[in-house]
Amino acid sequence: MKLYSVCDGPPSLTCRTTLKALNIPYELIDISYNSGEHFTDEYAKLNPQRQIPVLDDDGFLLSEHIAISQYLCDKYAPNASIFPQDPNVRALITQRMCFNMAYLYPPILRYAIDPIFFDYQRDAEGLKKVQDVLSTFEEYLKRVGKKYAVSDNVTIADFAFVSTIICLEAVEITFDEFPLITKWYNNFKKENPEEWAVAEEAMKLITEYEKNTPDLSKLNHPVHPRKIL
Ligand SMILES: N[C@@H](CCC(=O)N[C@@H](CS)C(=O)NCC(=O)O)C(=O)O
Repeated sequence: MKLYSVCDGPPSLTCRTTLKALNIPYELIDISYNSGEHFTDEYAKLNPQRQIPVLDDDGFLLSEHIAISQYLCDKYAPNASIFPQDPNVRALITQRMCFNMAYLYPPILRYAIDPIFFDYQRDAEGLKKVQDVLSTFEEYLKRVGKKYAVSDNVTIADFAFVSTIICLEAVEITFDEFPLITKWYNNFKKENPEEWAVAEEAMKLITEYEKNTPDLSKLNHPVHPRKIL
């Protein structure tokens, strides 16, 4: 099994954390986002969306971190508590992962991460959007009222949320005003040291990029404005 991954990318991290939690051996293939390796014709054969990650399970190609994480559980650990069989719990996990991908992560990506790589600024409007989506995440944690995002067990939804929240910690954007997010995040770190280690390594890399902008001279991004140093 191979995972095409970008070392600091939250969607890739969710898959890597799932692989770690399930103890599945695999080959990690690091795709260099910074040199635009995902825009090559060769990479497009793996994923016509030209996005990372992609799983190659003996020729079965799958992109989208939610699909990959759920597939890994269903195929290799159908009774695992990180994605249990109960239809209601599964539905909530899927809903929270969709919420993360479509609602929580995009403003955080735009505010915390994109300005490191591209010509975007961290402005008040961006911060307001981040706080707005965090308040919804806080509300979801309040409604569930459990130790983790969906239940008292850690699930792949937590892996996805942690992969998002590290983007804030990496660049020292605080979220202390959200006590349930803070408590959930600290608890995740304490109770899941092996999975946290995967996320923490990526977080440190983002911090390093924040301090020293990486070499993006080979990246001709079709969408994002080039950052002139
Ligand atoms: N919907 C995809 C999104 C994956 C994604 O956006 N990955 C980033 C890397 S972290 C990417 O490939 N971006 C392409 C680009 O910005 O050019 C998923 O959830 O897996």
